[in-house]
Order: sequence, then structure tokens, then C-alpha cells
Amino acid sequence: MLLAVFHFKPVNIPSQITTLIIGIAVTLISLWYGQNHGLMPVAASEEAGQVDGLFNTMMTIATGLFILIQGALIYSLIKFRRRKNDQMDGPSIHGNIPLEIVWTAIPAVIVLILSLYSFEVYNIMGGLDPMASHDHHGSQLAHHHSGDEQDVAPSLIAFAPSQGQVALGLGASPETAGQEAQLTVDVMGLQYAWLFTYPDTGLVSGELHIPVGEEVQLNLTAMDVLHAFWLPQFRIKQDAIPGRESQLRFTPTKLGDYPVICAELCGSYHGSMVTRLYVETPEEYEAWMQEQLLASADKLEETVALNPAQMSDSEFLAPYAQEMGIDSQSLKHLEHEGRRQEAGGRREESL
Ligand SMILES: [Cu+2]
Repeated sequence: MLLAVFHFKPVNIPSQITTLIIGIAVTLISLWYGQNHGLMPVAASEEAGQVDGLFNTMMTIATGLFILIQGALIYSLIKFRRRKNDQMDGPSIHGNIPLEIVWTAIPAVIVLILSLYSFEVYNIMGGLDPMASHDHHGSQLAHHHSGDEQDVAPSLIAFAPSQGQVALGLGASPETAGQEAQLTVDVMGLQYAWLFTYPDTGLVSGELHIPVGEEVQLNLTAMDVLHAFWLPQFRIKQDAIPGRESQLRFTPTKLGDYPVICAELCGSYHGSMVTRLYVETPEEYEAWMQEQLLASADKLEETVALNPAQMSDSEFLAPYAQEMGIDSQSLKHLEHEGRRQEAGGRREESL
């Protein structure tokens, strides 16, 4: 259709109509590509839609600009190319002030709109709350906190998230900030792994399991250096900082397992600081939790049963000695020798 327009233009179609048709075509292509770029991984959380909406808007605008700018370049290359035997210069053109104002103003407006939109998304996801003080939006804060808590400096708030305070964090919407999430997990980043502690049961795990559809709150911190907890499919990322706690709240919407990635260069093996996040049905989650608790209880029992303090050395070593083909007689002898040497050592020390 565009080709037809170009083809017939010299005949009688006025250029305003050509411009209009090109404009409509560019707009339609941009809108379509902005929704169908396929650049994002699966969206697995309630919050993902907000981020994708912003990204798609930026992609739509960028596609339109790309087509316009590249189109103008290609059009000019062809239209104003040097012809055979043409030794003339083109017309001498100096600046065009209205044009320059327009091409400065349009990007400025686009950037302004996008920044307002991104702040709105950030706010909806609870990102602006940690910075909130009653000087700026007191009425909003009043919903979250009561009384004296409002006077606590934001940096102190970040240290005391367990008291229902808003921590340095992301994910809690203004409506849910200050409320307890349905499930809380403490996350510790260390070189080079993530450790997940479930405070309700005391379970410690190297992978994160959560039930689908329930809001999860992660309390992040780091043992050694800065790490960053990144869930690409959930569109959220948060720094894990030694000595302070940050939060991440989200509601998983899709069953499956997803990568958990450290997104802060934290040392030589930063690249291997990866684990999995399993979103399960509440039944699967409960079964996993029970299984892990049983396994860790077994481990505990083993350690207790092996307590060598109650046995003599030969009793404790007997099963191992048998494996190695040492008879009980020589074991006793070895034990006796050991005691003698120990005693000898002590005597030497005291001399
Ligand atoms: Cu790391």
C-alpha cells in the first residue's frame, strides 16, 4: 500500500495525504510491535504487568522513532543520491529554527511522560514508600503508620521492618505496605550462594519454594559484600546489603521453576551465584516443607546419636576399625598408646 502511494504520488495525490497515510502506517506498526516484540521472559507475578506495560510503551515509542528516522535516512539516500555526470553541489541550507524547536520539544515531552509513568509504576510497586516522609505526603503515610513512627528517619525505618515498618524495598503496593505478607522468608546473600530461612518453621534451604497466589515478603541481607536478588520472570530486583535489610514483595501467579540470579558483581564466582525459585500449589509447598523438616530432624538425630562424648575411643572407633581390618585388640593398644602420648605431652608442657 505504501509503495502504491509512492508510485502514484507524482500523478495527483497531494503530499499531505501521503504524510497522513505514512503516519497511520507507522503508528499501527509501532503499536503492534510494542505489544508483540517477544523480548520479555514469561511474566510470573502480579507485579510483572506493571513493568511490562511501561516497557511496551517505551518499545512502541522507540519503534515509531526508529521507523521515522531510518525511513528518512533511506529516503534521503535514494532521493538525493548523486546522479551520473552531476558535478553540482546541492542547495546550501542553513538552520531551521522551527524544525529544531520541534525536534527538541517532542523528545523532551516523551521523556517527561515516560519518567512520570515510570515513577507511577515504581510507586504502585511500593518503591517510593521508603523515601516517603510525612513532609512530602503525610496523608498517604498516615494510612501506613500510626503516631510516633512517622518521626522515624527513613534510614532507621529500613533497620526495623519487622515492627510493621516500611523497609528499603520494592514490591509492597501502597495498600499492602505495613501489613504482613502471607509468607515471609529471610534471604541471605553470601559469596556465592543464596540461603533461605523460613522463620515460621526455622527451615534453612538453598532453594526458594513458595505457594502460588500468596503474597511473599523477602527480607534480604548479605553476609559479606553487596549482592542483588534478581527474579527476571517476576520483573523485580533488589540489592542485598551487608548490615541492613531490604525488602521484596510479590505475588507469584504461575506455577513453575524460575532462576534466581545475583545481579551485582560480587566476586570471582559471581556468575555461579544462581539458584531456583519453585512456585508450587499450596499442597506441594506444604509437602516440600514437611519433607525438608523431617530430613533436617533426621540429620539432627544422627548427630545426637553419634555423640562420642558418651563412648570410649575404642567403642566409638570400633565400626570404622572393623572396616579397616583392625582387630579390637590392636585398637585397645592404639587407644592405650594415644593416652600415654597425651599424658607425655602434658608432662612435657608442664616442664
Ligand atoms: Cu552475589
